Amino acid sequence: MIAAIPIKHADARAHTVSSVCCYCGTGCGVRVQASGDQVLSVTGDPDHPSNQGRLCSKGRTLADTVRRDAARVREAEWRPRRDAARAPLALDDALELAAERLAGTIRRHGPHAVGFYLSGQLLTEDYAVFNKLARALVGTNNIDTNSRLCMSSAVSGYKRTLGADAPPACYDDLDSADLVLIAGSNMAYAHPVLFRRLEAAKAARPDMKVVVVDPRRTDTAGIADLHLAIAPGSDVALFLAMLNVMEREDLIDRGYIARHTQGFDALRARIGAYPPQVAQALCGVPASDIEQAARWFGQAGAALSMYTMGLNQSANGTAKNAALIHLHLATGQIGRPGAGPFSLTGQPNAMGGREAGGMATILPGHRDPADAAHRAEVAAAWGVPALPDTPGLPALHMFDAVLEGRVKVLWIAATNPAQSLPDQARVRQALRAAEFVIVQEAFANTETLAYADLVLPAATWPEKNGSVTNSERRISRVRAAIAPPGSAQPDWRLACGVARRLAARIAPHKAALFDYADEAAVFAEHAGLTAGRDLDYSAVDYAALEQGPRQWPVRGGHDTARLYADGRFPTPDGRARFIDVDHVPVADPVDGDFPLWLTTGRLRDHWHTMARTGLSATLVRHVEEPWISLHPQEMAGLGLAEDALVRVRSRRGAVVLPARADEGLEPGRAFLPMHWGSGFMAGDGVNALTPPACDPVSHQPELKHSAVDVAAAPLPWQAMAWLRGDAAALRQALAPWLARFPYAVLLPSALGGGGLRLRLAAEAAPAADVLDALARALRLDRPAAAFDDPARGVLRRAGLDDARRPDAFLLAGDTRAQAGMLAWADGGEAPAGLARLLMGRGGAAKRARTVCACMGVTDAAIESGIAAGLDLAGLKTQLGCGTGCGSCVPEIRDMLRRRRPVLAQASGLAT
Ligand SMILES: Nc1nc2c(c(=O)[nH]1)N[C@H]1C(S)=C(S)[C@@H](COP(=O)(O)OP(=O)(O)OC[C@H]3O[C@@H](n4cnc5c(=O)[nH]c(N)nc54)[C@H](O)[C@@H]3O)O[C@H]1N2
Ligand SMILES: Nc1nc2c(c(=O)[nH]1)N[C@H]1C(S)=C(S)[C@@H](COP(=O)(O)OP(=O)(O)OC[C@H]3O[C@@H](n4cnc5c(=O)[nH]c(N)nc54)[C@H](O)[C@@H]3O)O[C@H]1N2
Ligand code: SF4
Ligand SMILES: [Mo]
Repeated sequence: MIAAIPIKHADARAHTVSSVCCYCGTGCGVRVQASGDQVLSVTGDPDHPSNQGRLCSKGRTLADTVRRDAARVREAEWRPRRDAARAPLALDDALELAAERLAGTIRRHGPHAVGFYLSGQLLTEDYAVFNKLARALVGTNNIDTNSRLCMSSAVSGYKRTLGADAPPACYDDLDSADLVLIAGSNMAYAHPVLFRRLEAAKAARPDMKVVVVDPRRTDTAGIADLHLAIAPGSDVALFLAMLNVMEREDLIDRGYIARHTQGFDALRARIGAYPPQVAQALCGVPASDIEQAARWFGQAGAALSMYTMGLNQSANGTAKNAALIHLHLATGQIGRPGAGPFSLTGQPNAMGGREAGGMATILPGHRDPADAAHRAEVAAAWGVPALPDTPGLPALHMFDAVLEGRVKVLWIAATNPAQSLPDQARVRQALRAAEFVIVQEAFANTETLAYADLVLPAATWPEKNGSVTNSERRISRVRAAIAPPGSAQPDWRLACGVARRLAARIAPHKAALFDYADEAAVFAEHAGLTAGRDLDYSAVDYAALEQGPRQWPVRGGHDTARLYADGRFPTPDGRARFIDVDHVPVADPVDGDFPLWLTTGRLRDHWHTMARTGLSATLVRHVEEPWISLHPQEMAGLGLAEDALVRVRSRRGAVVLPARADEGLEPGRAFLPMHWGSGFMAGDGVNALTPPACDPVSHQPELKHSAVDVAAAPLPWQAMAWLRGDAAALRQALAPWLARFPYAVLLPSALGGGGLRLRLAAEAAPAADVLDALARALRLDRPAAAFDDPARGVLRRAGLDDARRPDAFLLAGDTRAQAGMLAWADGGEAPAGLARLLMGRGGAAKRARTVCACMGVTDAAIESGIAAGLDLAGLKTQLGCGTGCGSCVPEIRDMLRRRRPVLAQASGLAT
């Protein structure tokens, strides 16, 4: 008999904590309801000012991702030799081992032979401790983070123009902006709750104009009054031309320029060189559209711009940021409600990292490691005589330095560089070349774990206490709801644990630097370092944060919603600066050999390398597998059918995956999601293709632009399989199969309530013993039904579990039955004609894809609703789609747009 199912809300042990969603920089407040070590639910916090109760599909499914099983790193592990398998290690021994290896390296090769590579997903307290460990104890500035791939061009753009790294606007500005310029940002996917707010603001004030600058027609572009599908990398030319138009038409604010800025006159010649006609040629959009965008901007009562990776991830990223900020300075569109250049943060605490000095090029409190006075201030606060003055290595240079033998030990925490850094072949070479690699991880199966000599088990959300700062400078408390599994500990504690042991070996008097009672003590020390600085929140402590989030700077007890209202900027003379910027072609240009421009970016329901989102059956259903999107003309020109396998090749590497048509792309342009790495597919993943070229100021790599060649991959032998069970556990078992085929993907699957899907392709059928081994790995050596022809490399098998539910299937060498088998796996009951189904006779039509993750509404249901004449409102009431978080509404609108003309045409033919 099954025990009574516990009723969640009647659970006497249940408690609720207020915290923050651990995904994007929107920084939505959440309420986490937990009991024992289980999270029961995660809902939006109505009291949090940044989201007022709203959550997107990722936030709403957070409870599904809280795991304590095979999906997690629960214990420390090490490998005594490179060729040995990793073995478990007691946590104390692991901390000793880390300290011993660090001490040995420092003694033999000096402090700069150590490199820390951290993450914008750490909490402010984690950064603070790591930073002190690197600079005050080890004695190196070699501490950088994945924010180098993300926000560093925004940092340098702000610093060079406004004088400090501080986004001047806030989310409320959406409610009073007359023009919103969205550049290089797909907010509909990447900052969905903020995008909901934009949709609501535009609905409330239909006169508001939205201009979207993106080479692709994204879901975000769906809301635009004007979409500028510019040529990749041409933003600087566009912004200069907009300024050209505004100056010519007297739409600039000469008084503001004279009172509050310097450098405009010096930039004049450059602006003059970019009339709209010149920009038209470089940007590939009509001069009249550029003029329209400029007039809307110049005439707006309040102009707000929001921008992200389309600007930052560029070899000209600092200039792109500055050129956009220039538009605001020239028109005085800053420091007022509804106005300002608003860089949206990617990760939940990339902002906190910038405050705490979590990058090689910054010290705590927005200080500069190249400035002796700044170093002295931080050294004094930490109680050490001095900080190192040797410049630290930004991310890519740190990996280069490993290859050159200068950095020997790498300590990686909360990031997955063997997937997310560009030019993977080189990154992986560096990870192999390092003498000792420490990987501090929360989830098992990440690509980087394969290179770890020592694994430190990290606690993760919602097991950690601390604080984060979101895009609008708002500091919120992150609160633990449950205890971490196994020996896992919060990142700052692991860092302290190693630091004390390292101090004992190299500088015993410094051990006390790492004696913090708790997170509150770490925060207090860090906040003290902001005193007197532009971001000053030295008056904020954990007690203050109990009352709710705070927006920096906090002076005289008051938060600051908007910066620079008085026109004074944190530069020596109080004036903002126009700096020289110019159009620069992308670093990896298309040519005859690599004729297609490829960009990479986000999908709505996946997060980066999918360690967490890959665990949610709801989220994996939106987009289940990776493919390259091409314009339909491109598909036709290459003779590709929808879903045909192609080989995508760049100057650095290649991947094989299916191609699909996307009318949102221009011919000559291609898109690949960033999420799939070698843990999920054959080869080195998407970043096998991307170039290591960096912006000269920010050192941010140009992840957005690669030149590629796409060609049909003749791999006629194909296989598809599904296996019920825990996807994380199954991934470990099936991962070795990825390396054995030119095309292979492992896909977390929502089929039959969970499990893993596998797709393979090869030039010819594998040998019979290989096929047998594959069948065994899939628990199909004694299948319930089989229809094999081993001589032709064909195995078609299906298995049932003890309850006679679908357990696994394999279609190898003949995948005609795939639609039926997918429906069978999903449908539960084992049909009597399982053998017929395997032969491809009978069975269901195309498998539906989930569009609305909240209500579980599929594309098929929406298509038939549209065919029945429903509009958006009708679809919402009839099907419920779009009524949860609303993240799918842009996609439904797009489906309506695409289907309507077809319907109109069809009815036209009928009459
Ligand atoms: N669902 C989801 N949300 C996320 C994340 C996630 O993994 N998943 N990650 C978070 C993080 S860390 C970040 S940094 C943000 C990123 O958020 P976004 O920057 O909005 O996301 P991306 O898809 O990387 O890139 C945005 C757009 O830049 C465009 N682009 C490419 N080249 C150019 C160019 O030369 N000029 C212009 N103007 N545009 C160009 C691309 O076509 C793409 O649509 O998202 C955050 N939010
Ligand atoms: N081609 C391409 N590449 C890109 C981008 C792109 O647009 N295109 N975008 C770049 C950008 S903007 C970013 S931000 C990066 C993101 O790239 P990564 O930082 O590599 O991506 P994540 O998957 O978020 O990695 C976070 C890791 O931390 C682990 N983790 C989670 N919580 C914790 C914790 O509390 N403690 C510890 N120690 N570990 C934890 C997760 O399991 C995961 O392995 O990717 C970059 N790479
Ligand atoms: S927008 Fe979505 S992913 Fe971003 S913080 Fe809010 S709920 Fe989380
Ligand atoms: Mo990012």
